Amino acid sequence: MTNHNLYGALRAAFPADLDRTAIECVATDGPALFYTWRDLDRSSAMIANLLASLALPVGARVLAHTDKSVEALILYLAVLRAGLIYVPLNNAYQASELSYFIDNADPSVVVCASRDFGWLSKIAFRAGTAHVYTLDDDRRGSLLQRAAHHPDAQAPVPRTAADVASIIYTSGTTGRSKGAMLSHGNLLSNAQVLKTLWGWRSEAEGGDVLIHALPLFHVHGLFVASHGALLNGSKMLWFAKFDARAVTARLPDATVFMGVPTLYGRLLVDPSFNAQACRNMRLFISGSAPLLADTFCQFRERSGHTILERYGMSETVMLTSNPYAPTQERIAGTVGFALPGVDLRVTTAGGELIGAVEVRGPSVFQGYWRMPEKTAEDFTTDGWFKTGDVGQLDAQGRLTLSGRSKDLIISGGYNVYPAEVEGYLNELPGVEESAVIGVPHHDFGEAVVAVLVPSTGASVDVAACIAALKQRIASFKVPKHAMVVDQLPRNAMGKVQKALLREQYQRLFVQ
Ligand code: MLC
Repeated sequence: MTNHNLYGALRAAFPADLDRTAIECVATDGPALFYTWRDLDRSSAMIANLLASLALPVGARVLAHTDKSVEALILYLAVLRAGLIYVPLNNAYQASELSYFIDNADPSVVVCASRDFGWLSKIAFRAGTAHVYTLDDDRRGSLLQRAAHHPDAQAPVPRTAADVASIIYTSGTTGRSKGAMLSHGNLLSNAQVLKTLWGWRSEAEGGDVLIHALPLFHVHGLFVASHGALLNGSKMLWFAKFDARAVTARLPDATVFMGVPTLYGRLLVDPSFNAQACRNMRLFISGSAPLLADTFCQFRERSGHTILERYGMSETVMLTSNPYAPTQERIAGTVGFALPGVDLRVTTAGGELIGAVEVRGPSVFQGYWRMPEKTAEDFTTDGWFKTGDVGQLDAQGRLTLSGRSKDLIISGGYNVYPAEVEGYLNELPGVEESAVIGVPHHDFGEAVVAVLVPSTGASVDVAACIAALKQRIASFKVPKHAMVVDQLPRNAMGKVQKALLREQYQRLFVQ
């Protein structure tokens, strides 16, 4: 039987000379670190062997709440090799958020930064997790210490294409986050399609070098970017955190860059970013949030490059892409054509052109972890996944997204669900109710804003509310601004009219 373990396919793409640099870790305050392909292979084997020594049940989850580091990527590769399920979490999440994820994912292993070990290990052990290791961004921690005692060779555990490789949590419109189960086959098929579509160059064609400056706990940085480079045996220039100046300084050494629109906006603000810096670049790709036409045009003028916008989500990995071929135009505001193998339809009501975007294809996930009823809700009876996005297809098949059927804010490429933030706000003393909205923001695209109604006779201290929220939820979800009003606008049915609020506050952060 064929082994569909994704690591096998990635490993097969490593260059013949394993002593070449696979990842150059760019440090702003010290010497750069270089990892060879052999380093990736040996160290992921050692961690995979450590995991195997724990004799975990098939399908056991390994949950990672770590800072970005090459070792965190190696941990992901090790989990694939070991045939376990990788559950990465945003390192900005706080204790109450982590409690939920640990309860829901029910992991056998948790890996976290040393600074979080005290509180996180308590949550994990209480929930029944047997093993908690630490991993810091400076190659310290118990995970690597333990792994050092294990052999540096390992054969990837046999997996079928449908076996789950990773669970990516995505917030729910109501209630808590859902874990999207992505299989080895989902991830590999998508990576293979993108390799061809985006013209990843072989060594004979000059090769490629990817700038990796995205977080490692989401589909964009973990799968689209990392798989792209690994599956092509291409070097990565690795940034622990995006910094426009530092990235611009290394652009001449790179050929491919992937970013959320905020990163493009920040590059444009940097005076050192220009066409000369981009002289060796082949491709700039944007996704995870809508790219403003203004950014698209300014970027073309400054750099001489036309950003390729694509569209995807945690449940499906990538779905559409603007064309790569220079003979076909990349159009601002559209997310392009369905990828080969992806079926895409827009379900419209009564003669409308705009409707619900629904998809089918080899990268569509295996369902929500332990939530069969949520999975059933999100698929049509004839098997199409309801993306929750609203859009329109033109005569050529280009998709333009025009909104969402879900109440969702995308801030700097992170999804924020107003209902979740409202839940936390409504628990604060003196707050009767709240409405959380997204308004245009010069840096994050959309910013989270809260409108608060005080309880009768109470007064609300906005600064205290914001400070309280910062203790409880990841800072990217905390409103950038909040105001107090006597009452929220409601329609005849009693529903809060968020569109009115968005209109009222749309100029808070932009002219
Ligand atoms: C950080 N902050 C944010 C934020 N990121 N606030 C709102 N939205 C965000 N995205 C907070 C910080 O905690 C801090 O709060 C303050 O804003 C300023 O921080 P900063 O130093 O400017 O932020 P920085 O660390 O530079 O991060 C910004 C960023 C980052 C844009 C680089 O958010 C980022 O890497 N975004 C990419 C997200 C991503 O990869 N998404 C892919 C999802 S996958 P305070 O209070 O401490 O001052 C997906 C599928 C697909 O969607 O199709 O790709």
